[in-house]
Amino acid sequence: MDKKVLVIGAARSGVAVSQLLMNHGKHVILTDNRAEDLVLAEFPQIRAQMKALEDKGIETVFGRQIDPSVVAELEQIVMSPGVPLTIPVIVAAKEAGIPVIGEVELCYQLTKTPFIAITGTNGKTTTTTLTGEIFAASGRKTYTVGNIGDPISNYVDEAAPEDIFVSEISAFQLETIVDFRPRGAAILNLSPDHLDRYGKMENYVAAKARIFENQGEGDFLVLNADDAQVYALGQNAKCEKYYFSLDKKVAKGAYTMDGIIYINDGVNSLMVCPVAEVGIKGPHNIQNALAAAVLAYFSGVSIEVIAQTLRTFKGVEHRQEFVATVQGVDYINDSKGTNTNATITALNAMTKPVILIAGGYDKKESYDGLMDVAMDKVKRMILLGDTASDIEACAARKGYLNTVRVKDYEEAVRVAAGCAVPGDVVLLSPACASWDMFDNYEIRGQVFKDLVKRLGASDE
Ligand code: UMA
Repeated sequence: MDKKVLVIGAARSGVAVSQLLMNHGKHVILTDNRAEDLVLAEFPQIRAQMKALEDKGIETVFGRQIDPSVVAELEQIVMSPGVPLTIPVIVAAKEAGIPVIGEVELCYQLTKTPFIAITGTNGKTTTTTLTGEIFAASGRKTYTVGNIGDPISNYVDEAAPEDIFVSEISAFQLETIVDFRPRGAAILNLSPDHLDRYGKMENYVAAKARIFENQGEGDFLVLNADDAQVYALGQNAKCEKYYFSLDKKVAKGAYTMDGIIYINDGVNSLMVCPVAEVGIKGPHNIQNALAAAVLAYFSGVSIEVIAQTLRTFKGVEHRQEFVATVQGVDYINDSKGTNTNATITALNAMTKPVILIAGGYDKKESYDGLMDVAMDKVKRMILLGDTASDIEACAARKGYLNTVRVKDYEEAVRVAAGCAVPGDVVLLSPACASWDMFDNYEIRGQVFKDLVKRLGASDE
């Protein structure tokens, strides 16, 4: 009998991987240690895909860790990125010599479409989206995929060799690559993250650095010259290296000088556009713009197309989206922050004192990690929704008492505006899904933006 492929994790990545493998005639076992209902409640967008797999007769094991004895039936295991490589079935597979890969490696093996791969601690989603828009504006069929939330597997069978995958790639995904070799890669920045999984920073950096481990002649790597740790990684690369910097001219790559963005092609510095004309604001976003410009330029996209897209791209809606400045207070919509990790990322990106609006649908997450970051960064926490009391209880346990409970978004924005002073930032980043009060996070973000705009209007 044919051997089977075990796919571990039945959420966004695992379900897309299972469909791809079944399309390629594989016998798939899809497993998740949570009950199917719970997984589908968290990711309603995969319901239809899961149903299609079940209609095709996929073998599934839900609600428990699969027994390691399954290894005898397997030719390969494909991991979801969120699943640690330490679970018993993986230990057994490694002992038995069964290959264990992740989605990125699987897709790389099955496609002839080249990859642009973007990693880093912060700014990945913005840079990936912007890079995707630049490539698309150049007339190339572009798939903007990966850790950004849209699995690569969904497009492997339709993408042609002349198209391009512009992919956000996480450290978790890089842990399970073997031959993955992106044509162009970028490392945006590195700061402590996911240390629950990596133990120490060194291990996290090593996982990120795998993005260029198979790159060679004909490939290129883009590095942040303003981040010493990222810059230092360049010495291990065996491909062409380009850099970006906000404060110095780079020999090859992109930089800003006297308020102008330039690309240095190694011979000439070519003007792209004034920093002030770039649609996304703030130094961290200009870095993202520089990285995207380098990735596109050295892939053959013209300066005109790059400049035009930098001007028109306004950022990713609902993700650290700047809404307005009202009475010297910045309002940021991060409604897409639907778990504690996303909110921690948003808090880490804030450079001003924060008034945080949080709470929502209960996904039974622990708020301990969030609170550890919030205690340093958040001067006032405004809580609402189903999880308000749990978050407040967690705050109290840690000795953080600057919380206030409100009943709805109108009150949340009013209270936030009341306690903010010029120079503060009001951040909506709920750390929870929206389903207790809204159909989805987009509506929640829109409600917040409308309320902020009303605040701005009454201020004029
Ligand atoms: N699970 C098991 N066994 C275990 C542990 C977990 O079965 O031992 C199950 C869980 O019950 C869950 C499933 O595995 O149902 C979750 O898999 P997953 O965490 O990999 O989540 P997916 O929905 O498949 O999403 C993954 C990425 N998630 C993570 O890396 C944690 C998504 O990145 C990505 O968008 C998606 O694949 C498509 O490529 C999210 C993310 O938070 C946005 N990424 C981290 C980040 O950006 O910081 C790395």
